[in-house]
Amino acid sequence: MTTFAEIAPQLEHQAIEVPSWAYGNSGTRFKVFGTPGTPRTVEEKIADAAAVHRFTGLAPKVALHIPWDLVEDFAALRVYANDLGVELGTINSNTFQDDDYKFGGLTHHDPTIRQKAIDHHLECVEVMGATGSRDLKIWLADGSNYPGQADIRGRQDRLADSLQAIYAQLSGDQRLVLEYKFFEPAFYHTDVPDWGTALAHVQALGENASVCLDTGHHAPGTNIEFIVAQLLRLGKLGSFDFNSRFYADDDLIVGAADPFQLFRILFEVIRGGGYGPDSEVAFMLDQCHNVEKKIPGQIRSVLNVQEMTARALLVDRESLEAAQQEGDVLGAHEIFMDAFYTDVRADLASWREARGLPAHPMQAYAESGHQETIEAERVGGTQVGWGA
Ligand code: PSV
Ligand code: MN
Ligand code: MN
Repeated sequence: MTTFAEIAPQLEHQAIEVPSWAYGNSGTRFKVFGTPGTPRTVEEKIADAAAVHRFTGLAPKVALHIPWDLVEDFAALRVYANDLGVELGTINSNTFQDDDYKFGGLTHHDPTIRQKAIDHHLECVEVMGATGSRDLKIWLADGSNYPGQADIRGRQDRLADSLQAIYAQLSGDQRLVLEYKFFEPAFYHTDVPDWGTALAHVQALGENASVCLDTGHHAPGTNIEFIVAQLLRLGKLGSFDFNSRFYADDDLIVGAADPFQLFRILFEVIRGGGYGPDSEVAFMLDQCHNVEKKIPGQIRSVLNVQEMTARALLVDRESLEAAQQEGDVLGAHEIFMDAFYTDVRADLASWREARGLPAHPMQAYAESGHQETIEAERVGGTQVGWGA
């Protein structure tokens, strides 16, 4: 049996990148509810991300979405973030909210629109230079709604060509991560629907291109941990967008819907060498907080990832392997489940306290008065929302 004391040093490596858009108002097509204290500016979003890091020690980076987080001076924004104790992380492109992209961006049949989409990505690469970001994350809304509407094969060829043009502009250790999603907003076909398609494209690009796995972007019942194992095996798992889903791309708090799935995913991450100081995998959240307060929503999220990481680290891998070798089906299963059922909350609280962090970050945030302060201060102006 592995003990918490044995795995504790490995918890030091944990860093979870939070998305700037988690702090803005969001909702469904039915209603977006405003929340008191919601940021009005990019700077206020970063300040909220910094608060999550202060209370947890787990979230040293904040991902930006362009143009939602477009500012005049990204170098100054970087200094602002650093002064608050966080760094600017992944740059997310956006070719899904401009009328020109109604029939696609990087896959578009019209060369002018396709070039506009490529140019947007080149602008993102420039931003990365100023922010010091390593990763450009590309998620495409491209696809079609009706059989016959679009030339599926032609779109793949154009996508490969567009990605090549973007990839060619990366420098140093910059990376391109390609995210897949099986449906939505297109309902018949999506141009990067699955990990196989994403892998085919990033493999054609080269070493600095890899796949982003968003946990909400799979059909119900998909064995996501298998995909994790395979991509790590091939050296092509670039990043995670963590969130929870009950039905489709719900973007709920990671680990809320199915903590066991999160545990299984993190076990494969650890097993495959994707966790630790030498790992290149970026652990991001891609979530929205529609009805709950946003900063505590993010604190809860990073704590859930930490808790399931600790439990996954507790799996006695030696005994597990021995049981597997012996064909001891139920013995192996029990070793796996023993770790999952281990309550690590008290151990994690002491671990945090020993590092000068609040033992119970949710409670500490609630008692800190921070929420009341931002609610009182942030009056007037326009609250930012998902997509703005
Ligand atoms: C698309 O559903 C997605 O998951 C992509 O990661 C986007 O960047 C993110 O949502 C925010 O729009
Ligand atoms: Mn995502
Ligand atoms: Mn999504």
